[in-house]
Amino acid sequence: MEQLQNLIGGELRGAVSGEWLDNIEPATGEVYSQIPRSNAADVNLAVAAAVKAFPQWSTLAFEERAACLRRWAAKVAEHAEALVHAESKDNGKPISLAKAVDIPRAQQNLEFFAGAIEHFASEAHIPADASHIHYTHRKPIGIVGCISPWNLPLYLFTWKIAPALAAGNCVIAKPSEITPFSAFMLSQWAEEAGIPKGVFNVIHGLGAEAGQAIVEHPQIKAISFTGGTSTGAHIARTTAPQFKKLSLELGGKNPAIVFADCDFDKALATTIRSSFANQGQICLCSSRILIEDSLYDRFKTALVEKVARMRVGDPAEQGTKMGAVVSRAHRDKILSNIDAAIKAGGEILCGGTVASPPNTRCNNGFFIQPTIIEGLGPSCEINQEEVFGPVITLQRFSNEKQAIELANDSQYGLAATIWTQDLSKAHRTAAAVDSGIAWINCWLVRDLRTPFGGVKSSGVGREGGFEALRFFTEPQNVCLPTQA
Ligand code: TXE
Repeated sequence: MEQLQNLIGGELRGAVSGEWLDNIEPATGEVYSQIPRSNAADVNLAVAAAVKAFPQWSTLAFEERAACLRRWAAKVAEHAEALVHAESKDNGKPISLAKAVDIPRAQQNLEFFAGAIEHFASEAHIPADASHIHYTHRKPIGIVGCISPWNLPLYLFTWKIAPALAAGNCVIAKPSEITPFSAFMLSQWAEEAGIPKGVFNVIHGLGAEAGQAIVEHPQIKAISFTGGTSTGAHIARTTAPQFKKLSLELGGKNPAIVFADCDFDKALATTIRSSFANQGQICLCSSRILIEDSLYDRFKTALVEKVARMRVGDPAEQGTKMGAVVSRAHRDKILSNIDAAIKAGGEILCGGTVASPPNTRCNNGFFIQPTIIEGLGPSCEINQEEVFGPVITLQRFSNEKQAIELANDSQYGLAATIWTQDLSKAHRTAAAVDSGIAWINCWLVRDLRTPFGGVKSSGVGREGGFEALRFFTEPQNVCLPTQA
């Protein structure tokens, strides 16, 4: 059985405890590898290595740090096929999705932040009488923690570590214990990419042990976290007394607002994708479909007809579009969300239970049919809590005002999707919706320069572009007179 390893001070090694945790393939339910069960002892070693490495890395020319990231990206490209299969096996996502989205985007993240640091210049301010110059010296923070989730493993892992490293920080990174494999592969190529020992460290293990030790460590000065809202709240509570810088990208309960004057075919096809891509396990997925009264029946009928025909399959097969959900516990949690919706009076229009792909290899895997529920009001649990699975609800609205009220009736505010051919209405609605991102007549179109993050319980701070480089640096105002 393969045993993955931590990367500490340039050395691949098991946990100090000598203990291991099982890593399960969601499509089969079988253990196929193990990860080190790390704790504070491993984090302490990683921090010591990072402290040693920081003076050299933080003062290295930005071109050289960028070159390391580009060489690393080239390694991702060289091993893309192996990474695609590893990501699919570890997470349960179809290989077609890992190939089209996850792995190319991981490569792009490394390349993008190599370029971004080359264009990230300091500001200067000169008063009208030119008596003084103020300039902003952006310094790397020091040692930072990057904690990432299981839904887009390498994609989100690199989204955090690339700007942190580009800005000159040393990193202690923790991938999700549920999907550790691709981060382990990446860690094996750090040295070949030219990243000095101790600059980039990976600690595998449980959130409550390894993650908690990172969050608590007094020498780790900033935490960039993506994951569940309750974990985010716990991290905020833990780090507040130490005044750590925090970037939290948390859950969503994203509305898709479908107005009667939308381009029907495009709205339908994209809503299916935005609802069920990655088995609904993307923080940006639509989960509340709000449909204008006059279009409701037609949209619902077409949606149910198409979704009922979607086939859940073995993620390892080329043609599969819907794979496994990430774990047994997560499958059971999604099923209990569906049960609660039924008990609350919801009607299941399709799906509603486990799925059995034809491949016998998948008999003990974690599969759920794509599910559509109607008949529940906005205050129902299923319309308030993040399910994070292939489950959506339908609600109707009679005018723009009501659509916006329904959309905003949520503790979350990550992404909204708006479908209308009336551009004035689209802009009005986008401005009125509480969300960090509003997509008009499209979904998941990303430009890595744009600010990424949510409002309300969806998080604090923004990732992406210069926002990320600002997060991973501390600005110092330096002022001097122009006359001696
Ligand atoms: O996430 P956790 P889970 C949502 C989704 C899902 C729920 C729970 O609704 O059902 O969160 O998922 C690490 N200190 N999202 O339990 O626990 C953990 O090891 C430090 C939304 O898997 O938040 C992992 O690396 N770290 C989402 C990471 O946090 C801790 C993506 C995320 O795990 C920790 C995933 C602690 N005390 C789930 N406890 C999104 N927004 O994209 C856990 N971790």
